[in-house]
Amino acid sequence: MKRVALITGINGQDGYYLSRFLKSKDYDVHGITSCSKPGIGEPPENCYYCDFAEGSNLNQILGTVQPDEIYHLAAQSHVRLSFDIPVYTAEVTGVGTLRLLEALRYYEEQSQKKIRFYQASSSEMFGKVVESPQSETTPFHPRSPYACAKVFSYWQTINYRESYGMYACNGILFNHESPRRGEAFVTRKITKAVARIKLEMQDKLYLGNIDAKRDWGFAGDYVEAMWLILQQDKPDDFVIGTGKTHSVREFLEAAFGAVDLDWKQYVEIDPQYYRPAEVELLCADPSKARQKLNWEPKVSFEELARLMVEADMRLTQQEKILSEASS
Ligand code: NAP
Ligand code: F7E
Repeated sequence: MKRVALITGINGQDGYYLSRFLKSKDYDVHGITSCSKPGIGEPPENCYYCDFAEGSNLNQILGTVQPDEIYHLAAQSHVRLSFDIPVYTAEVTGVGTLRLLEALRYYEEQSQKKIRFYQASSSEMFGKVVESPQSETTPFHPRSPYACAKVFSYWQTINYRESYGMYACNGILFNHESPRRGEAFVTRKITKAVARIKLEMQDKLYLGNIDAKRDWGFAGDYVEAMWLILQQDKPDDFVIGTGKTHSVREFLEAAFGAVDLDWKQYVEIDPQYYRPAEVELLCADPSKARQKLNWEPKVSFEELARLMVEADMRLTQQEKILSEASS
């Protein structure tokens, strides 16, 4: 019998890589998508509509899918945007998790089946860091509505584990990127601009705080860690990252350098991209994942920047050909 996985947020970056990974492990993969996109008709096969700001059909979806494993990735995941829509972010990214955990508790009671639950927790919870690097025992100091919502979800996940004996785990993932990264996140914003500048379709790139430092890895590596977290004998929480930190400035150097351009000639600072409170430095201590999950990231910082630039060069070249053909 194939194992059945349910991925919320299947249309996002991680949903894309995780569904491919699980299919390669012969899972029957189902997904949840929000109803928010205009023009959407019938959901694709094995896909169900649910808006986590409301979630009233979650019981029905669980009854239909009958999952063995749930990967809860759905969230309003943009930190800067969360300052503009804090209540919506709390509803979706915070209370949405509680809605799913409560539906899952009811489903387990009814079906007498044990389901494994993964919560997409975030290094943003460490926020104004009290120590570096950050591990599973580092206290949280969230610095945005998004991070506060993730702290809420983190503790709800642990509460359901402790209160009801559910197999519920947190993966505390540091930033991970790919050609599938949303274009409003800094790495993808940069690699897209690099391609457009190289192909003479854009002159400048406007950014906020380029001194912020992040522990950046490749999303394809990180979805394997999500799966490994749900394969352990006992439910537990794990920090997942590379253990290396780089500034946005260093990412600029690597990305523009990949096409032999000097970033300083093209980048300008625009305070509209500053945040009301910034997370200045994140750096993971992934020792527990290394020891217990035998997990290691494979793609380096430089390789990540290069593979994202190469993917955006291909996309932008196609875009340019199409726009020239239609003009
Ligand atoms: P992402 O690309 O933003 O994907 C999140 C998905 O959530 C979206 O594609 C969206 O799918 C869905 N969603 C948003 N609002 C929804 C709602 N109201 N109801 C139902 N679905 C909704 O994020 P990601 O980078 O793949 O990250 C996956 C998860 O890991 C997120 O929870 C994120 O907060 C967390 N995380 C990410 C990182 C990172 O560096 N990438 C690090 C730590 C934690 P639709 O298209 O269906 O609306
Ligand atoms: O910003 C700075 C910005 O938006 C990274 C999400 O996946 O990872 C992500 O959150 C840094 C910040 O990611 C611009 O101020 C400068 O210091 O790419 P980002 P994030 O905020 O770290 C965590 C782990 C998550 O959980 C989140 O869901 O880059 N920065 N200039 C900029 N950032 C953006 N977006 N745009 C700029 O123009």
